[in-house]
Amino acid sequence: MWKSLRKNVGIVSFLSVSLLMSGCGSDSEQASSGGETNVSEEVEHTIVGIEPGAGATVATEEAVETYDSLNGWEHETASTAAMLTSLGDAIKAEEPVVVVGWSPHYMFAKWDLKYLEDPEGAYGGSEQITTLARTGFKEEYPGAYQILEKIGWDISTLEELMLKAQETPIEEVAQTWVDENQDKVDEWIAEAPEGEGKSMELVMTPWDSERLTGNMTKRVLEQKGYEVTLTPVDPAIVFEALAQGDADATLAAWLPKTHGSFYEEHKDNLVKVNEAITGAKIGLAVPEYMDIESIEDLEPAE
Ligand code: PBE
Repeated sequence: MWKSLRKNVGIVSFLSVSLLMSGCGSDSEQASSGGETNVSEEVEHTIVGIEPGAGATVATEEAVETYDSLNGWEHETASTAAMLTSLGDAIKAEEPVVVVGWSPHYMFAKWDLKYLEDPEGAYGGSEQITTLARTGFKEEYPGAYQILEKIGWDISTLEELMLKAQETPIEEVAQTWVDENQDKVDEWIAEAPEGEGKSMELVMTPWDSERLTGNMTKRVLEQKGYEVTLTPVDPAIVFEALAQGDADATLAAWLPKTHGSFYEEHKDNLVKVNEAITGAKIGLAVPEYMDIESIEDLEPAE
């Protein structure tokens, strides 16, 4: 069961980029010219989304249902890589584009973007990236549990590291951060009991923010004598694996909104350990040069 679930994520993550690319490169007009232009028509009433299994994908479907301004809009899903390609291409051409965005992510460091206001709260508000463990983990792994209670980062540190990970493998970025922040790591691990070679499994989702925190956490726990396996799976599987006791802990749960439905489903078999990152966010994002501020400024398809 656990093995077959792991395989599925590969299929989802590596969905063809061509799905999205076929919708691009159309002869849309310059967004900045005139002021009479209807950006909703220019983007062909299309939101460029990400992986079908993402929490932000479900929230976007809800947004399309909720807002009259998104009536008749299409929400294209494929992959984060394809979304970033569409976003980058649009910005190069100064064309309008509406994407599913989130923080922390390097997109906000690389480009001038803004979130569209979301008066209906379809995307929630501020999110905490929460560390969860399976029930029983605390008793069996007291040292690792104590360390996980302390581990956390601020958004700006993560965004900087994610930008770095554009050029350097994420494992290397994680190792360098641990090497350069040994004081902090010592604070986290000092009082915890030793792991004495005990194995444990961390599950994470396949996005950069979680690959980064997962890899840093693995290295921190290993300093205390734990053997840590790190497994990337879809959000739904993160929650299922923990609830069934197939995995021990995760630093990848975005709450209360993004993964809220998964959490509600499994919360009786999960333990909230810590809010490792506060002030995360998901929403619809557009380039700064676009002359709209709110999801309600978009216009329904005829
Ligand atoms: N994300 C990044 C994920 C979680 C991390 C916001 C794209 C999601 O499930 O939507």
